[in-house]
Amino acid sequence: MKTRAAVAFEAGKPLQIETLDLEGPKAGEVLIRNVATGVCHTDAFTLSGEDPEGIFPAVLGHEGGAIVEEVGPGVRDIKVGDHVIPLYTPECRECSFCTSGKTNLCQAIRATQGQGLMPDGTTRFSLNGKPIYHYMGTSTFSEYGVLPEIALAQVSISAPLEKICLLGCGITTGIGAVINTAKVEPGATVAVFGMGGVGLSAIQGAVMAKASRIIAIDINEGKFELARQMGATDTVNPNDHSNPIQEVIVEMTNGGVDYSFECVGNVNLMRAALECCHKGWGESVIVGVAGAGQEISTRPFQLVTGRVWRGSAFGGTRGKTQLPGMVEQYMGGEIKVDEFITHTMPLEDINKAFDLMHEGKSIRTVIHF
Ligand code: NAD
Ligand code: AHE
Ligand code: ZN
Repeated sequence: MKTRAAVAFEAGKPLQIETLDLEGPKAGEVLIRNVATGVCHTDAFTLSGEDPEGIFPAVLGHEGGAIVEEVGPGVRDIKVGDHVIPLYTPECRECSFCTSGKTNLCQAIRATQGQGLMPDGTTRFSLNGKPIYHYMGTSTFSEYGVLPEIALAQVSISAPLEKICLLGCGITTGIGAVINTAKVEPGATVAVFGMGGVGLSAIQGAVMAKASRIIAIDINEGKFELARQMGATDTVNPNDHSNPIQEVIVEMTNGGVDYSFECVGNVNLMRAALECCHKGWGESVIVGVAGAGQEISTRPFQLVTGRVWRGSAFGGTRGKTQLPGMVEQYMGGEIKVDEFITHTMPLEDINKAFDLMHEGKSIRTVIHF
């Protein structure tokens, strides 16, 4: 069949709208129609050429909301008409990672996913007979897509797909980093670096966890109003201070915060986020994605004296198990999603979504097909 898609032909170049050939689902696979997709900073990161796993030409996108159109042989739990959110972190419930109970990082298809391929080592997209690669196993910048059954979370049919697509990455990641990874407890103090879709969601996660003080940090003060609406108690622009931001936060909090979250992807800020944590127990979670060749550093003494450095992918969320409940929480008013959608536009305008992100003017743009 044919599918309209935005194709990344080369790093650093705008996406091009093409009509691609799409092969149907094989065993254990499902054909979906994306109704909408968000644009996450990680899409821009990979398009920039900084992603060591970036492969071109590819169909990017990983924040989809979709309807099941067809199922391949052997598909057990998904049926035609189901509403689904594609999972870049699948959940097979059988691999040693899934059964460990210690991580959400299912590895069942991770190797082929990182090569832009389906689990059988082929690509379902092509243009004029030449392969177009998948991305993060999701490729939601295509109207139609084929995904393994283990990479789809079935969600309520009454939830609007053009909103809950954002639970496919940014919002779930921010909330999950706070709730699942850090396990922030009531009364804790929290600092969040970066007020994009992910950082603002870490703020709402901190509110859900009943944190007592929530410090929002960004160099773009245009983000602070929404940060306060989400529940930030303090806003700080590092550029307003002559001393390093970690010292500013330590002074503000009488010794440092209990938890910090780096939601930018800047290795210097990751260090600051660790070092603004309280001696003896403060924990810092790296959420931001840094480019090829970049490394983090700090004095080991920071860890010797009790600070903890962690990381979080997809907020530690087990997609099949937890996303349906998060969709219900959204429907019940417990999780904010609509507030993140600053722009909506058709697929044809998708490059504008990247421009708005780089200009710091959007939180999330939702693309509709
Ligand atoms: P975004 O572009 O919407 O937001 C980034 C924010 O960081 C902006 O508000 C920007 O002003 C701010 N910022 C930039 N430089 C800063 C600095 N020096 N100090 C303070 N603030 C600064 O991005 P997003 O979609 O929210 O994603 C944030 C990061 O999280 C990206 O690196 C993305 O790749 C990553 N990410 C990781 C996961 C995961 O599972 N770990 C999931 C989604 C996104
Ligand atoms: N491919 C990159 C790393 C990119 C990355 O860290 N991805 C996050 C999700 S970002 C979503 O917006 C993730 O889940 N990582 C875990 C995984 O298995 O990919 C690189 O550096 O190679
Ligand atoms: Zn993302």
